[in-house]
Amino acid sequence: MREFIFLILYIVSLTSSAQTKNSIDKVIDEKAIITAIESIQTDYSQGLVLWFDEPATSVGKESWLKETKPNYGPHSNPDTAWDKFAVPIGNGHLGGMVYGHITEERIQFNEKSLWTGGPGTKGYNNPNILEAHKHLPGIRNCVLNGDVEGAEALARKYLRGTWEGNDPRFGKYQTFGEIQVKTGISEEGVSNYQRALSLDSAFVTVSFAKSDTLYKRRYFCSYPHNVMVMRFEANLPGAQNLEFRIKSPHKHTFKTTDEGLLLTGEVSDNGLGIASRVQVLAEGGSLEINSDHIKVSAANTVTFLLTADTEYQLNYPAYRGEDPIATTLQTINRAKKESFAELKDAHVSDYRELFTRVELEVNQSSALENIPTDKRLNAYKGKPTDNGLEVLYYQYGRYLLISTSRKGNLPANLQGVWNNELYPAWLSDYHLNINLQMNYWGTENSNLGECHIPLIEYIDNLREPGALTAKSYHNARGWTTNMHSNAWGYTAPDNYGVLYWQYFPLSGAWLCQHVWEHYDFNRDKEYLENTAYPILKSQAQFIEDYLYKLGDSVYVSCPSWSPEHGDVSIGTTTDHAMAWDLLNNAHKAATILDVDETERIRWGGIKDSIQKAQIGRWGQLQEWFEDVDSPTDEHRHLNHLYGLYPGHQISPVTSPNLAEAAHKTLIARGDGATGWSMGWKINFWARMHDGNHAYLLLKNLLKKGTSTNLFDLHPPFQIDGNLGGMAGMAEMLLQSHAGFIHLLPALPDAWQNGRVNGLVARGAFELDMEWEHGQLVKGRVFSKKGGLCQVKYQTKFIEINTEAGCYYDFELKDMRASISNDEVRN
Ligand code: FUC
Repeated sequence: MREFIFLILYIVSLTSSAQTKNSIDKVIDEKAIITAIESIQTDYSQGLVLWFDEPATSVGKESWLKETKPNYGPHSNPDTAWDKFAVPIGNGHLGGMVYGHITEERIQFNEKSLWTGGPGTKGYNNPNILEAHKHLPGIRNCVLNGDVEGAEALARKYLRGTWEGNDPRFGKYQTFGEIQVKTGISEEGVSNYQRALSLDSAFVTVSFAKSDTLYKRRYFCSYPHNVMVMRFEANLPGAQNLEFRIKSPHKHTFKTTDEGLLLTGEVSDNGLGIASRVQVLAEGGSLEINSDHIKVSAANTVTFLLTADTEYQLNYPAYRGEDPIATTLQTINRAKKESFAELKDAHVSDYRELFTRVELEVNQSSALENIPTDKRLNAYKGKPTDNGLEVLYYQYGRYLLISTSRKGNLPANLQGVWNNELYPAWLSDYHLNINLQMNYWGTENSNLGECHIPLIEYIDNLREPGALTAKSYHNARGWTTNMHSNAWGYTAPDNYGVLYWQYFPLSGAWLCQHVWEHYDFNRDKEYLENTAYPILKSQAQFIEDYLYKLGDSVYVSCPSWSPEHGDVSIGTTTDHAMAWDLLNNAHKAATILDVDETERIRWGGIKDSIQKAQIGRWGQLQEWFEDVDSPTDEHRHLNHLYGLYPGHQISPVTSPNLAEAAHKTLIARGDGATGWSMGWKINFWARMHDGNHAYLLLKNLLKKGTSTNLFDLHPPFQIDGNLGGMAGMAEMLLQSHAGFIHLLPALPDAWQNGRVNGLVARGAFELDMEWEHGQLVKGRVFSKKGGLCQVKYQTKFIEINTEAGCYYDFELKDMRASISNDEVRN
């Protein structure tokens, strides 16, 4: 546990009303210290804290106001402090990045549905080429005859969307603006500065001393009340002299309200209405609500509540819903009735209900918690032995997911909910060839199934526009998506550069894996029947019509391109693996629901006839139908290993030959690459049951792909690496994809001793485990839905008939000796 003397002194000073200005050291009595420690522990238990001993500097301040082009590459954010030192808070709707400045506090903020483009944008029309499918046979002929150039030329003409790359109609995710609070406190003479993000309670504390005044601020984003709460306190009365402003690059005006301000405006290109309200609650002193700012003088404590909304609603084709002036009024009226303590308690209990489900300890390492996170990460780069930082990284991933993906708004985009730019890298959109899916890989195994809902609702919404795309390009039933999507249901191929950057019709099948897995982990039959199955069935219909029969017996995906890599192919391994996966899941769903027997039989037949993954000339798992992989290629995309992860077809236990080929491929591709690619490789190596290699990738991700605020760096910031890394760490400890639950399948030597509680396995089982000297000591299963639970550890095995709601403890000695692999597969 870190040194909290300063905070203890601060709280002690608050609890003693009779003290004089210079008497802080005299008021420390035992009771006060206990109160102080308890209070601090509420904020900071388990050492799960990111903290800094200086404010985030303001280099490049407000540069987002002038931005006209995207920024890529290292340190490319126009505000270099933003993705290095500012710390994130969020509730799925709102996001804030807290800088913690002393003189002029800055909190850049977002509302997740604030997008340019879409309906209302000039020239907005259907981006699909309606008759494109008529050209498919011609393109196919070229591919089958080996005429790559001919196929590419035709495809560039027809298998694309009608809008140019980065077309304004596609839109970009936007910053809402920035909150600025002038405090009148100069930095001179400030001591004991701390800015800390507690993962345990999801709030940020900024505290510092200046002469005899101790200042403390607290920030959090509450999901139950949908407000960002910013509280300014001090140990002395009358110390708060604040000027609060909202700045926004979007067209807006202010109105004063009862103890607050209302900002209303619209997005310039699509007319999307936006609104934000701030409400101030000040104790003592005086308050002025001016036309564009709020002034508080000589107050004791000040709480600002901020909410924001847009007119957006996830409903094709209009994507418009309620007036944000009305919704924000409702929100703020509800929140302002509550005291700070009530808001905080509601927030903390809502957040903790999710967050505390998983506890992880590795080697009980807490030695470096006393070091600010930026310096701690630097130390790790020199000598990666700080297992506590690795645990912090895992739990930070869970924190980010909870803060960015809650029911009621869009799923996490490339940057989750946080973006300080008008023209963010890759538009901060939804990339469907890895990035959106990766954001959600750890959702179920890390016990945050509820956070999957925004993604599933988003996928459901893509069905309608996706049906037009399926018809246009494939004359197919069902629905499809391609490489990119946005807030507006974009499903056409893009029109940008070569085909592998735009055409990816199996991405919808990949998305559907999430729809199925949410069922498989939670076993909620009502969800399967009413939500999941209709989505899976319509995707299966697409796959049926999409696949091409090569000769008499094999289905391929022709023409196809591997994501961002290589020439046109008769069929890419990734497409085949995704199509197989989809039909397999649709088949299982129909069987459980006992519906659509005819379809089920047909899907089963097609699935078995899809081109199998092939082993190539240097023993590699082929990326394409043609054996053309280069052994020296280190491309960051490894979609051809989909069957290994996130798919289930390749496993060292059930398909050792394919696993060996995947191993060759992984070795050839190397241990580096962009942030998200390293996150993916952790998962691959975990599925290969090579804990030490997975751990090497985790170290590389932390050393080479992580910013000082622990944001993943592609670079620039992309949240997929954080969330993919988190998923991979869980996958190292527990797997359940191969028909049984596998304990500690990829435990690295470096994690000799540890404990994990609350990881989730398919079948709706929660698992706790303890290990010592690299060996499992005991485990516990909690069965949520009952049923047979088959558990494997190394060569041992245990089978438990469970009842819903019951716990089952077992020790290594209870597990019987190995059986054949077949016996543990159901
Ligand atoms: C894909 C990746 C890039 C980047 C972008 C958002 O194009 O290949 O590396 O992550 O998505």
